[in-house]
Amino acid sequence: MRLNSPQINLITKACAKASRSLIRDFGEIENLQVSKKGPGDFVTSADKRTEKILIDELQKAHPEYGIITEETGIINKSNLKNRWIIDPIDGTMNFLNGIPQFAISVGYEEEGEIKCGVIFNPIMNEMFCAEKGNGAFLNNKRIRVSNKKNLKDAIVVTGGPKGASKIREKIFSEYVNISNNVSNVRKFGSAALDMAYVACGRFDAYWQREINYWDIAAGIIILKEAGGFVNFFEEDINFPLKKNIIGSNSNIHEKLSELLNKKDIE
Ligand code: LIP
Repeated sequence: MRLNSPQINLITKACAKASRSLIRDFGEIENLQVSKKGPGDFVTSADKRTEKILIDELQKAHPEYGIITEETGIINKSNLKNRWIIDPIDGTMNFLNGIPQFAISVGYEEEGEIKCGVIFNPIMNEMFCAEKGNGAFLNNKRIRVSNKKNLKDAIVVTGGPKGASKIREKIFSEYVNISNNVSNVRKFGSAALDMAYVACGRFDAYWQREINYWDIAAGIIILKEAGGFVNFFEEDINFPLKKNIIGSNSNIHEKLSELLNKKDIE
């Protein structure tokens, strides 16, 4: 692999270390599913365990860096220059149900821009990495977005809405509208992997409303470095960590954005 910044090396090592305990924890899920207690609390602790390993590893090198994490929240709040953006298990619901479609996702942000990131599915042993200017890789192989030209032929992936969403109806009508204009829509339950799969051409596009920044931070640079386009729409400055995102190959990006911005689906 031709990625060589100190940050990507740190993230890769931290992910590899955290994945060992995550794989052990995933092995436990099967037993817990049939037990009376169920896997609920166990998953929360697996999330925290994985996050702690990632934080410890990254902090060893840079105790002063800011960190945004799903479980702990924000560390070193005043450092907005250098930040790690961490989701220890993206796809928690899949993990909880013994479905191996989840990943560790870690991005590195400098002056507000994601510079590098890793999305690692430890069960499939698939590590997606990218660094600004140096391309995107799946394990050691260079990846690129698909070359699909027409939106009507595209396989598009999405997620949500969450139970608590106030715009469930809008999200559902958007889903119908997009479905009517593409070949097929998929919902796989891990935004990080959704973006990684667009980056390597398995899917042609991804969109989602109300997604947390830590779910997609690493995906942003991986998808861009794979030749894809990423943009955010209807941003709410009061909730900077909640995003509405579109990511796709460059051919269909404009058409998909137009569809999502149409007034009649509001
Ligand atoms: C989940 C996602 C999933 C998305 C959910 C959620 P978590 O992340 O990646 O695809 O639809 O909104 O945020 O909670 O498993 O880290």
